[in-house]
Amino acid sequence: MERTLMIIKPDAVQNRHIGEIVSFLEKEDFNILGMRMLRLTQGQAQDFYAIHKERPFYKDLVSYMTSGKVVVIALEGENAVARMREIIGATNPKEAAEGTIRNKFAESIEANAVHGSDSAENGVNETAFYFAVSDMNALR
Ligand code: FUP
Repeated sequence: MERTLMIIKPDAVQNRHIGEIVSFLEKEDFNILGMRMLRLTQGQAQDFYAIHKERPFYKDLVSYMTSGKVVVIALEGENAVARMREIIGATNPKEAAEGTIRNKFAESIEANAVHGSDSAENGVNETAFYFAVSDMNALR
């Protein structure tokens, strides 16, 4: 069993794709442990993407991620991290496989519709960034 975090990013919320994206998750049989809408503060976005602090796109990424509402979703399932990465597709929508979320909905490499945790360890840490572990455990 693994946990993974999805963030439906500002472009996808703005373009009214929340329902279709959640539908991908339900079809794939993930267990949804938490889901809420929020607008990230500058500090939250900086902390969440701290790993990219030195990258040239960091400043723009933080400003994009705080530009509108997002939906954060905590999920659990067998092999959840890899399964989620598969349905999301490559970071750059031009390289995202046919039928993936980013292929269908992403606008650009920055406004790429969704985030998905990239390791089991990050899945645990990133879900705990937005949801109380006790709440998630109660919904298993
Ligand atoms: P991913 O795990 O697929 O979300 O991709 P990364 O962790 O490599 O990148 C995190 C986010 O940084 C991407 F979703 C979008 C942004 N990014 C850019 O804006 N430009 C780049 O060249 C690479 C990433």
